[in-house]
Amino acid sequence: MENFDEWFHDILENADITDSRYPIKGMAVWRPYGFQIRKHSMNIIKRLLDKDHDEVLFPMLVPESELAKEGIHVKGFEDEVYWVTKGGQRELNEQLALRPTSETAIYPMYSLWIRTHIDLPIKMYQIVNTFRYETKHTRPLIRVREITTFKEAHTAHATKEESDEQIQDFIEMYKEFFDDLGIPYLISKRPEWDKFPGSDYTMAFDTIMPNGKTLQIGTIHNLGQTFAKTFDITFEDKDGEHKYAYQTCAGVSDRVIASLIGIHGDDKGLRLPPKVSPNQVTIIPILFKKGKEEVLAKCDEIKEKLEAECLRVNIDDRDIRPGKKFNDWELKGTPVKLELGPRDLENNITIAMRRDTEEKVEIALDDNLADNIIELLDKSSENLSSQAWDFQAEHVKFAETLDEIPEIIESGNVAKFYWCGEEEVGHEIEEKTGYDVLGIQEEISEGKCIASGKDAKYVALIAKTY
Ligand code: 5CA
Repeated sequence: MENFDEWFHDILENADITDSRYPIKGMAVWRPYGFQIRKHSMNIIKRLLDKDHDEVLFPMLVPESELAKEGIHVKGFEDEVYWVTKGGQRELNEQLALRPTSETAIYPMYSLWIRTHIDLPIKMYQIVNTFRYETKHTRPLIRVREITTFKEAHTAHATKEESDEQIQDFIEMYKEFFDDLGIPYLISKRPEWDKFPGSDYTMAFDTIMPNGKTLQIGTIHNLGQTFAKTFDITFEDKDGEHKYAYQTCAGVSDRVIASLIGIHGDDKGLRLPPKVSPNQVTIIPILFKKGKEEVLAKCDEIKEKLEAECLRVNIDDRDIRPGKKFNDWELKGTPVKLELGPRDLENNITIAMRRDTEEKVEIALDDNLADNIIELLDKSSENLSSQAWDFQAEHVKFAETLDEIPEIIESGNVAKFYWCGEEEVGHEIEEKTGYDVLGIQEEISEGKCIASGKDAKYVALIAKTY
């Protein structure tokens, strides 16, 4: 992959993921194949959330008066909000914001719903579209102006301890989610100057794309009592006192799909993890005039057998050269292809090809067929994941001096360094190097800060970011 950005742009079109020709900058169309990948990915996170969250759906429009209530929050978004100012020909009395995120839509309702400690905790989520008038260079799935796949979870708790536990729960949930997709991650606590507007602190998941730039693929925010105070979210506690709730929120976006495509893909196209691939098995019949019906009948039979084991299977019976079919499904990243011709039928076998390793194996068309295929899918899933984690491990390098940072980053890596934790020093590091401090990875009690020479408190990460 010589030029990742170009590769990424092309694959979205060539593999029928999205179409960016829609006539609004930063807004694209999900095409059927992409939509299925998106659907299977969201089903994974929904399953995880459904264990202890309720799914809800709030309106997309937020009155200006609500959006403006939380000062720091609105300041963080003021340059990015799209406004609805008219209804038909009439000017609206109050302009309405297209949600850039839904705190200010959800929390006025939480204020009505939460009365006593019995109502807590409250844990809700929605998967919706949100709008941000991004001023940085837009890129499909990576920086869009309509975020079409915005999973946002919002919780409220009686105590600070519970809200901190919720942050840990979200971290565990995101780990499980990204593990299922085979997407490696770096977890860090964002520096003060880069936390979510209005939050106490932000934990972020970043992943390293093939060109070495990091992409923020998930965020988790502890909102403390800031929004509770603004939106009057109070409850009567066991002791009879009225208290403000503690809140958290957590989000992922279309960037999940961007990382899935970018991290696993290769020069031939997508390499999809079986869990989210629209087809887990693609059967390619090799047809000649003679024996055509028999081969096709056998393909149907195999499809049925595999579907009975809940696998997603398609047969490519288009009237084109088999070579073209192989290329097409390589581009689209089906994890396992099965080839079946008249000779295979005679021998009662099929040739299975793994997309991740391009290995070919002969599999008997017997009662173990489904088990054998499932084993291949599992191996392919594990391999994609371990290749991706190996890539990450090779691309995080420790910088001993400030001067080493550009060298490390320009050769496609993320740099780790010791930091005293002081905000001014953090800004100085960003200014001197020209890169972004991602955040704090761990606390330490030895070593010296790379910039100030003072005792280091943290191992921090710095990178070129999307
Ligand atoms: N309300 C909180 C939690 S839901 C919130 O809005 N957090 S956020 O601003 O960090 O966004 C949530 C997720 O959306 C993050 O993973 C972030 O990387 C992603 N995201 C933010 N802006 C965009 C954008 N323009 N295009 C694609 N993804 C985006």
